[in-house]
Formats: sequence, structure tokens, C-alpha cells
Amino acid sequence: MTTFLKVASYLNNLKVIVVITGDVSSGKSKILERFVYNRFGEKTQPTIGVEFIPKNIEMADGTKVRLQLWDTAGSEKYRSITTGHYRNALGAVLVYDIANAESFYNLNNWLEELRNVVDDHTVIALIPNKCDIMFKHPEQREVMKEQGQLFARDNNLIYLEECSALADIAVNDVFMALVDGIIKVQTELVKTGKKSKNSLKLKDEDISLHYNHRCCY
Ligand SMILES: Nc1nc2c(ncn2[C@@H]2O[C@H](COP(=O)(O)OP(=O)(O)OP(=O)(O)O)[C@@H](O)[C@H]2O)c(=O)[nH]1
Ligand SMILES: [Mg+2]
Repeated sequence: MTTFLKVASYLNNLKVIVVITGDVSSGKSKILERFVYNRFGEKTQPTIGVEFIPKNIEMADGTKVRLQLWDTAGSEKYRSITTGHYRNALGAVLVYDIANAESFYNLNNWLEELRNVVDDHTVIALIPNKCDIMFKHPEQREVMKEQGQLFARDNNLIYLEECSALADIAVNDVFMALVDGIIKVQTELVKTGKKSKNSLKLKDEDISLHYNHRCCY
């Protein structure tokens, strides 16, 4: 127990990179806007390349985490740029649109691209987005809830429930669960000597290129 507490305190002020991926228009940028600023602005633009958004959070046990959220474009033309940003991610969020079956079927490709780059310790969460459509247009649903649950189970992904960036449903909870999972995995790696605690603190060079909140045009 003492050892655990010691290690956990090492991990305070963790710097954690999380990438968000998925099809064009699945709602990745809106999910981040909801999580980071708790809003859903009227303006929407497709992401160009990769955008960087920082957010500091505090976990229930007081652990402080400095998140570096990488919002990637779903568009094929930026693929080489976006996958390059998966490299240092300790966590990832995969998004699909419950009213767009193709975005669900493409999850296999997104997951494969991700797992080609990250290591086995990267924690991945699944967000089925736009569940608010069920309030007014349930006939627009193209992916059953159970399909998402099964995909998450089969691929060892964190799954809480269907989400909506628009209606503010479950987005924050998924990110908190993801970060919680990341802390558990990283704590274990440090405890077992597979990773040094210092490796969890990013160097300035790792992020300096991207401090304009946008990169890779
Ligand atoms: N109904 C509904 N629409 C949403 C939701 N989230 C996003 N949208 C809409 O979906 C469209 C695409 O949203 P974005 O967040 O830009 O999608 P993206 O995945 O970032 O797209 P790319 O950057 O091009 O890869 C916009 O018109 C949003 O308003 C949601 O929770 N519910
Ligand atoms: Mg976007």
C-alpha cells in the first residue's frame, strides 16, 4: 500500500497526450469542445490536419493531470499527418456517429492505424456520438447500441454509454474514465519498473511545434 501511494504521488502533475480519431463529421471536434469548454458552438469547420487543445483536470483523488488533446482530421488527405501524432499518446478516443453506419464500420481501420503506432499500454475509449438524434428522429439511427458495446468488448475499449456532444450526454464521464484508466496503467508500469516516472513528463520540444493551437496545415 505504501509503495502504491508513493508511486501514485510520483504521478501527480502527469502530462498525458490523448488523441481523438474517427470518420469525418463523426463529431470529434465538437466532443472536445464540449469536454474542454463545456459548450457546443454553432460554427463547425472540418479539422485541418491536427489541432492541439490543452486542458488541466483534477481526478477525484486529487491527482492533477495536464491533458494534451490532439484533435485529428477524419479526412483521408491528412492521414499521414494525423497518424504521425498518435505516437506518444497514452490514451485515445475513437468516435463514430450512431446515425452513420459507415463511421461505425470504419472503426476497424481507425483502430488498426492507431494500434500500428501506439504501444500495448495505450488506453482506448469508444464514443458513439450524436445519441441526441434519438429524441427527435429515432428512425435515423443506423448503428444499434449493442453493436457499439460488442465492438468495445471485442477490442478491449472503454465503453460507458452512447454520448452526445450537442446535448452534453456522458462526454465528460468518458474522458474521466479514460484518464483514470491511463493513470492505472502508467502507475503499474512505473511500479513494475517498466517505465520511469520521468518519461511521463513531456519535454518542451515535444509540444513546442504545436503551441499555436493549430498545426500541420
Ligand atoms: N446532432 C448532433 N450533431 C453533432 C454532434 N456532434 C457533432 N455534431 C455535428 O456533426 C458535424 C461534424 O462535427 P465535427 O465535430 O466538426 O466533426 P469532426 O469529426 O471533427 O469532423 P472532421 O474534423 O472533418 O474530421 C457538425 O455539423 C456538428 O454540429 C452531436 O452530438 N449531435
Ligand atoms: Mg474536427
